[in-house]
Amino acid sequence: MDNKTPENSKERQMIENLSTFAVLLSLNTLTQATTIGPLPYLSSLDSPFATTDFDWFYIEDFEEHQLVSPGVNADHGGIASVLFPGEPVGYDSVDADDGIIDGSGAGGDSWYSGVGATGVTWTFEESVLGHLPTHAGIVWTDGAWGFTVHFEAWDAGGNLIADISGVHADHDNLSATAEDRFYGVINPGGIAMIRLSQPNTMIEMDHLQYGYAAVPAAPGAVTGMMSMFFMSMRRRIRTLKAT
Ligand SMILES: [Ca+2]
Ligand SMILES: [Ca+2]
Ligand SMILES: [Ca+2]
Repeated sequence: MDNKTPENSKERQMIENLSTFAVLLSLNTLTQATTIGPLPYLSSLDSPFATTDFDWFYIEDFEEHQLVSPGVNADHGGIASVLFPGEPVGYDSVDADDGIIDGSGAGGDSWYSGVGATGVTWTFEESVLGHLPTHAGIVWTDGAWGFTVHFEAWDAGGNLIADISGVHADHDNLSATAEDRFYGVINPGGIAMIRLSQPNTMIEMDHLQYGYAAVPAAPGAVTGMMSMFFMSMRRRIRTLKAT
């Protein structure tokens, strides 16, 4: 008597359907980090974030000779022009920051650290920004030839969410820009820290950039799943009525 225990069967089926819906909804909101780079970068137009619709977004180019972008701090290094005043031939800025894309960033400014192996860790302050950034990146602009550049990122739980590398340094430290590369990460759950490092050398970087783009569950996906769920429920009810 299959239809002799309809209530139990119906309740069980409804619970199973609800569980399925909850799993589908969970999968829809589950997100993973995406790493980007290394990518050639001569100006902010080369940023892979340039077309993203952000709630807020900052690019720190160090051209005010201080760190002015809010809610971020570095554990090592400093502004190149402050550490080495009067030596612009050595500054490795992003190319366009000196007003012209000409293969040199010498007229711009950058962030320098003498210990590339330790690198520079940039920590984002949620209390200042309101949210941790969902997008973050930085442009490596100088270091020794032949040594691998590393980019890492962590979420608020301390989980490593990005670990990428590249070998692209040229043979000198004279502000050339063909070697410059962007490294970044997108993590809808938030990015707490990024680090750029390179062993056996100094390291220089520019165009620290970070932004927040709210990532609600895709309306089409949710609507589709809800429709599937309710269609399934309607079929189940019709089946029960027919039995
Ligand atoms: Ca610069
Ligand atoms: Ca230039
Ligand atoms: Ca360079």
